[in-house]
Amino acid sequence: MDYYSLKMRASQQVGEGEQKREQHISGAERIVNRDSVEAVCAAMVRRAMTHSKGDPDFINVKIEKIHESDIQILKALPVTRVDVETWQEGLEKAFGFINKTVSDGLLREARNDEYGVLIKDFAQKLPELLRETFPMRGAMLYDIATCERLEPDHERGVRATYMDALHSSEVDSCKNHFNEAIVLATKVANAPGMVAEFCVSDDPNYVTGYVASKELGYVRIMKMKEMGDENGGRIFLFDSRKASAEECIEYLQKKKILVDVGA
Ligand code: PML
Repeated sequence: MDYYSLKMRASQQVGEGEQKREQHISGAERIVNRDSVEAVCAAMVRRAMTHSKGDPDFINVKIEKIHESDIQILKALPVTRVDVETWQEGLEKAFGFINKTVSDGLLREARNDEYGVLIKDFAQKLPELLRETFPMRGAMLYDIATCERLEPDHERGVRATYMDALHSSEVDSCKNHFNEAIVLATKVANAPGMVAEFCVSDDPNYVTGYVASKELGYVRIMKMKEMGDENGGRIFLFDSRKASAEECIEYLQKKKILVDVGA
């Protein structure tokens, strides 16, 4: 069977004269079978036209045929939920999960105690790395072995694309944060050299975030920021001793993935 990749991007022009720039309003992507292309496309346009951020000046819809043989099917990461009283507690818990995963990852490949200092430095640096992602459009790709950022363009970051849930014939014009995030996190966790992902939503009305990896699974942390705060971002934590950055980026941006999220 042939599939189609559908991608929608909507933006608005803001500012005057030389300050004029395009501001992102809404985006979505799906991989669906031939019969669903038209309906899903219409739903995407509806999503762009009814977004709370305002009326779009541009809507770009890209439709691309994909051969079934080019698609890899992955089982969704198992999900656990962490309830917290405050967003500060949630953020601390998330940092804790990530620090432990990064430290285990570094030590697993180490011959002696060469990574002890790096582990401590990383833990201190993590809140600042998160802040650096706030103005970025995509995710930060951070190498835990060299402490370097590996995105070819730091402002733009790296994006994971070409993914959807398996058998998702559903035509839904509303964003479902969790459904989209479990698909993305599963793809990211399976990328070559990937150690873990850290995500805080940039939607001011959505305070749930997650940390994820093949070992951790998908850990939903129910409060990770204050309601109304539009600062969010993603960090992909990568280990250059296991794969090259090019290989990892190629997988994130080009490999077609369907995620089996179960019934
Ligand atoms: C969830 O598990 O509810 C999703 C959390 C992160 C969502 C990221 C986003 O879509 O803004």
